[in-house]
Amino acid sequence: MPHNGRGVTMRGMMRCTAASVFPFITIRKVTFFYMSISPRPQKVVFSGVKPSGSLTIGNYLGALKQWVHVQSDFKCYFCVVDMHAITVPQDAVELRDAARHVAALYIACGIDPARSTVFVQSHVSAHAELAWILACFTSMGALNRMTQFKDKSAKQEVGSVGTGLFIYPTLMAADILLYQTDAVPVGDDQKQHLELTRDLAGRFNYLYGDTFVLPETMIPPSGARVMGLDDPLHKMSKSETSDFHAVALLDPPDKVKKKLMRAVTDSGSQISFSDDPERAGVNNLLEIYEGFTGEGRESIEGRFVGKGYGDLKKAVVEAVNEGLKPIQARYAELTHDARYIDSVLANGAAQARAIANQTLDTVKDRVGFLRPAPL
Ligand code: AQP
Repeated sequence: MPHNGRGVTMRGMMRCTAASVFPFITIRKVTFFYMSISPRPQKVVFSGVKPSGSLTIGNYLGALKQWVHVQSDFKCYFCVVDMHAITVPQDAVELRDAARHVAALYIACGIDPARSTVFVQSHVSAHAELAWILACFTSMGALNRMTQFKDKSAKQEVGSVGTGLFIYPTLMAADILLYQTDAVPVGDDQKQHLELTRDLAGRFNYLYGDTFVLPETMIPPSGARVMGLDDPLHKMSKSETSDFHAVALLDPPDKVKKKLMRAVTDSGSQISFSDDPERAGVNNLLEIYEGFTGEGRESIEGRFVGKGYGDLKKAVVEAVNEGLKPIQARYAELTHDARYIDSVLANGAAQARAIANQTLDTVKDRVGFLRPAPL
């Protein structure tokens, strides 16, 4: 079995010509350039998105854009995490459609099912089984500290919050640990869940011997936390219902324009990156521009010297529409053939099951579950 030491510390990764192709990626606060040819091609990446609404440019910049880059260097598992989606109420018909829609968007954004395993979480029952085992090793105190639980439960009536929302991080830990994952490319909001995953894996390894790889968090250098356009102090979320909160990946250009031109800014006039909450709106627009163009911060600031917020917004509209154009075109092609998406997901589930069940069997043995005797 793999052991803790196999975690992707990215030692040995170095500056190379791929710097122009691959972005800086921050792994546990250490920034590296990716190499175009990884010295360890079998390192594993796992990540997923909940089919709980229209995917936003936040999901894209925080997660999917990184996924596309890492697929040439890692064995990747990209999962549509529908079991996470039901931690808040969902309509059954919409949820089923959303699972296909999200898988199609993965591919439209550049995920290649011939290289990466694309599958739906509920198709691989090992996720639920390992989540239960891990839940038995997780304290309520640790789960109570999760800020996402606090935020999401605060939006529901007291007393009606589901247990699933509370133990969501143990399911997420199972998702990741089943594949002996080295690195998890996610937005900044998932850092705390990743820390818990590492703690759980470490505790299990300590108690039962090396069983899980300890995964590293892979946070992008820009777009790690895209903020709401209507409220730049809160993260952009796909399940927010306000019309001017988020740009969806499938929004047509005029809608993108309308939303971005109405983005909340401030009463000042300075166009520069800033941590000042008063200037969060302008900083958010600049980060979106940076995420879509890949241009350096100094150059971006230089570009807007002497210009106003209106000019900034127009430039962001152009950059976002330019970035979304190929994604939307590819998505339109894919939706002509639902059977293609279903076959990708069926193949993906078969590949995922084979790996996930190996880890699950080891875990079951180690905790002392009796193996069924052959008939
Ligand atoms: N605003 C964001 N900026 C950067 N990254 C983001 N992510 C989500 N929002 C932003 C990243 O997208 C991935 C998938 O997230 P998820 O759907 O599993 O859960 P989430 O983080 O709760 O995303 P949403 O959009 O806020 O969904 P809802 O509204 O349904 O809860 C993760 O890698 C996440 O970091």
